[in-house]
Amino acid sequence: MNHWFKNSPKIISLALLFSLTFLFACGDSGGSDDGSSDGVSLQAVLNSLTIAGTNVSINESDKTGSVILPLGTDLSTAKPIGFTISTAAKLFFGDSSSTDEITADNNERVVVEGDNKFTVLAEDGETSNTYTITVAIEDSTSAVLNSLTIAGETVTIDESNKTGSVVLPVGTDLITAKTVEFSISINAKIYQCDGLGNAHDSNLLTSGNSYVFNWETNKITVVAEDGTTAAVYTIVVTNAITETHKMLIISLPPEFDSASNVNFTVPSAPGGAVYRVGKSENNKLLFLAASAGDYTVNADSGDNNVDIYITAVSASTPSAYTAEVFDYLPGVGQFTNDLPKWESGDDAAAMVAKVRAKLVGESAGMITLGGCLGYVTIGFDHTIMNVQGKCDFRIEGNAFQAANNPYQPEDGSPAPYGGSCEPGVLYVAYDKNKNGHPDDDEWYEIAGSSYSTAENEPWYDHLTDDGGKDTEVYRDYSITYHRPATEPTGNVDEYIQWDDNQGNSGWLPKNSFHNQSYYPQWLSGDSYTLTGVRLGQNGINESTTGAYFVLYGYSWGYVDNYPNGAPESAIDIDWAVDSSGNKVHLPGIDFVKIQNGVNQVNGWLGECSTEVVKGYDLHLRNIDVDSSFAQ
Ligand SMILES: [Ca+2]
Ligand SMILES: [Ca+2]
Ligand SMILES: [Ca+2]
Ligand SMILES: [Ca+2]
Repeated sequence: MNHWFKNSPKIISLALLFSLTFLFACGDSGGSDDGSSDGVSLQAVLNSLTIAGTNVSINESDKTGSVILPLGTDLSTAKPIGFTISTAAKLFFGDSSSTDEITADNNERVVVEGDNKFTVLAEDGETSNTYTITVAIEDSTSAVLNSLTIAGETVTIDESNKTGSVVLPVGTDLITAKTVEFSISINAKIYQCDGLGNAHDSNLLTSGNSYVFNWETNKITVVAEDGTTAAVYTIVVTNAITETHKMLIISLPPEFDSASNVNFTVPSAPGGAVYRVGKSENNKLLFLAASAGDYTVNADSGDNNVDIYITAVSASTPSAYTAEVFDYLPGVGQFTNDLPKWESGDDAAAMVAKVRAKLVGESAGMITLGGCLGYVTIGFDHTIMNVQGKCDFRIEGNAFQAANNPYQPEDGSPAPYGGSCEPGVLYVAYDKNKNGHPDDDEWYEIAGSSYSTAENEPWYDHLTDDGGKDTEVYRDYSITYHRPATEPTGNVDEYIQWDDNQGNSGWLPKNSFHNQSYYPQWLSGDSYTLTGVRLGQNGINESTTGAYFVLYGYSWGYVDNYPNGAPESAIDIDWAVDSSGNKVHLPGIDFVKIQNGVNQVNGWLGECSTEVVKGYDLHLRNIDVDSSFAQ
């Protein structure tokens, strides 16, 4: 049943077709103006023709026709042929010998670009006309570089500006040809040249083939199918890009993985450029430039050698001053909870925010690090460059020299420099993992004048032998402060107890000038422990009759130790050492940690407590401090 119904409409339409043919045949019979003979038409005219819906322009007199199919037409697939021909004639695809009849039900044919034959056979079965129909595809005026890869690296294309850029991997040389893959407008061509006039076969690019490119500027011309429309693209090929004042960290090619040592040199740099090259623990290249331009750095391991091409582009002008505060935890002290002020409800983050409000910028205010090993961690908005032979940054404090030190050395020489010197030990870091934060494994210590011993300080014998002070340097020091049971007022000698990992313990006093708690109020728990480097005690009462405390200065390399205008308060990043005490010669640093190095109470002055004010990049402020004083 289903079978029958499915086929019945076809039978009906066939029946209709027969009756229509019969009607036309009847209408033609008897006429003579159409060349009929015995009622049979001799007409074989191609009245109209469409290919893929596009009208063919027919010249009946010479039996030709032409059609331009739209851009992108694929001639490999069959196209529908539409036509009208003389009554009762038949259309064949091909010349007069063709038996390939095109009918309404079987009308798709594969035409070719160029000439195609169509033959109309009249009703008489003998009279025919063969038409030559020329097929063309529309010429494109589109000259677009849709995509391009060089050596497998994708070129980022800015179509509106006709520019592109690609960063090739470190160690890529451009002496050898690089494979290109591209996509362009249909039937367009792409040339390695500047403009249509130079678009010759010799510089035609073929996808999948290899060509030599230049570092920096390369001109690529895409010529449209029409042969006259062209677009010139400027493709910039570089090896590594960084911003000025930002540390670039580059891994070397795999062949360097097993290198025990790599030497970096700079065979080419812009004239007068300020830059610094260094090396990480795992032989990565560290590169920092203050000047924009193109640099070549050579890496040599003995077995392998590679040039690294770096383009430094100008960044927005960095701030010379402290730009961020990451962490703050003071030791117990008379200014703790006061500089900055702790208010009820302030947690650690709130205190960091208060320190940030104090320290960031040119008009920074003062904070206290409290007692021994209290610290603050700050950052800059750029990498401070380590200029060779120069101090690079300064963290200001409030140190000053005593005006009337009563001490007179027996040999008649003047008293060593001293006054209010509360040295903070410095740590520096560059952002190895580029996360914008200082991480535990990123720090290096600034090895100041008493890195391992205070023996070389000019006051060492005076304080050690004459004064009986503990001038030992403890490199792995930790101190624990215990929360006071009560908050007394007035002068109290045994206020807050401390003990350290050297078997010492003692009390920090409270004085009547500072009545707030000296124990960080945002901390929970009954005690807290700080670890770091403890320097030798540097304070002594020099008065034989009263109290004239002199806190002697360390020679160089500390914060709040020399006056802010003194060269000795400036820091050379080349003083940084790794955990084994080896100099690391960092090209630059992003972060600084300052930690009070002294555990000492100096009579009525109270505990030795480092103050921190503003920090700045000396180079950005054009302050020239030769670092040769550090011997
Ligand atoms: Ca330096
Ligand atoms: Ca980091
Ligand atoms: Ca202080
Ligand atoms: Ca101070």
